Amino acid sequence: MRLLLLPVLVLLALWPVPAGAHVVAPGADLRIAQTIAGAELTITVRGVSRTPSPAVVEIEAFNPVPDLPVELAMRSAESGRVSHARVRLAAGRPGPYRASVQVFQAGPHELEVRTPAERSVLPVRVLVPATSPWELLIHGGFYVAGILVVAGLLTGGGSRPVSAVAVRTGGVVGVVALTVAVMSPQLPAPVPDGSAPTARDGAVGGRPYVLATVRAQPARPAAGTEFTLLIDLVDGSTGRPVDDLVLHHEALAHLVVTSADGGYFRHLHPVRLAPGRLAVRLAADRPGRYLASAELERTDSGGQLVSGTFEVTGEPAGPPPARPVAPQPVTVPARPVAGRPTTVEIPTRGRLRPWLGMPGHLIVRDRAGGFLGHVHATPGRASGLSFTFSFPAPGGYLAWAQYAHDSTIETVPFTVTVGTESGT
Ligand SMILES: [Cu+2]
Repeated sequence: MRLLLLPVLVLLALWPVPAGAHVVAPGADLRIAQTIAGAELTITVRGVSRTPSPAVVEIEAFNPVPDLPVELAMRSAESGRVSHARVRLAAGRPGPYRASVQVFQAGPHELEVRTPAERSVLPVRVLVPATSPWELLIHGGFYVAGILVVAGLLTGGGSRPVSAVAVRTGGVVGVVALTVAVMSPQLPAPVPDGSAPTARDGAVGGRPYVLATVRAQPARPAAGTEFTLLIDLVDGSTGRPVDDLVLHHEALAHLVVTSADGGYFRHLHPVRLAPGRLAVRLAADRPGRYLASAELERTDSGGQLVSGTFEVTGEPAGPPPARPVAPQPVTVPARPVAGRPTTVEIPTRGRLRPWLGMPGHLIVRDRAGGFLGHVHATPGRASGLSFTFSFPAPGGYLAWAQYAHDSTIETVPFTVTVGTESGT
């Protein structure tokens, strides 16, 4: 009996520990937000249960939708095999648009998203459910037990010593298989095929911070003209390009660009041009100083915020932007206090739907631009959105609540003046 339990114990001891956060379950969908060619897209790669197999790629385009051909190429990083697909976004017709690519094997892939003017190369890992060794042990155990017991009984049951041993051994094997079957829900799940090597060498402690350079190209764009905002990410320790960003709230990076006065606000999802290089196309109507902050996260490390500024030159192109009007006023407590949770109620319109994995997002900036905060809506409300935010210090804040309804991303700007406990 002890001899039979040995393989079970050995398997338990040797079984690799699955990596912690951000492990995408095998067969699960992968969702990546991208701002490309002026369109805000959510690209979903549907999970596959085996390879080779076709995988559905769904492109959800939010309003306003341009007329845009999109070429997709799914390339295995290991074998280089590639499969192409194509969709054409129709102006004014929000998604979803569907295409199908062939996935030849599990493991790391690159999904190239190409439009006539821009291109993004997204790292995608294809995970396929693996058969658990427990399952093999249970099925094999019952099979062997059955054969031994039946053979023992047919050859004379308890009357011949050999047959008796066969019946008894069959019984023990059956009990072991049954024990494993009963225990199996508590046993570690198998590591899916295609998984990244698990970090067992202490890398979980975190990787160095990213050093980011944010710059406009051209360096001083003119108001009203399109330019590229480049974000270069290097490892703070090695100085090498950072290419281990994990999807964090369904994007490689969440970029917030605001003008100094807060009249201009964009929440964008830069394309990945190359390892450590993200980019997004922008235009700003007013000259002045702009702030750009990106939220991102490295593998096995926490999230971080990187920032930079750039200058838009020239004369204002057109009248000042009209501030979007909320359907009803935003409800903010009369006297928010610094360091204390403040609850803000946002009335919403249309049929609410999750965007970036959440019902709603609240982005808060102080007037000077030195502070940027981001919280999510409290889930479970029937109508409207509720956010709880603790303003760090007294003063004036600019805030933008964002949510998606139908095929539109709504941005609700408002301001908050925060005081202290004593009322100053
Ligand atoms: Cu975002």
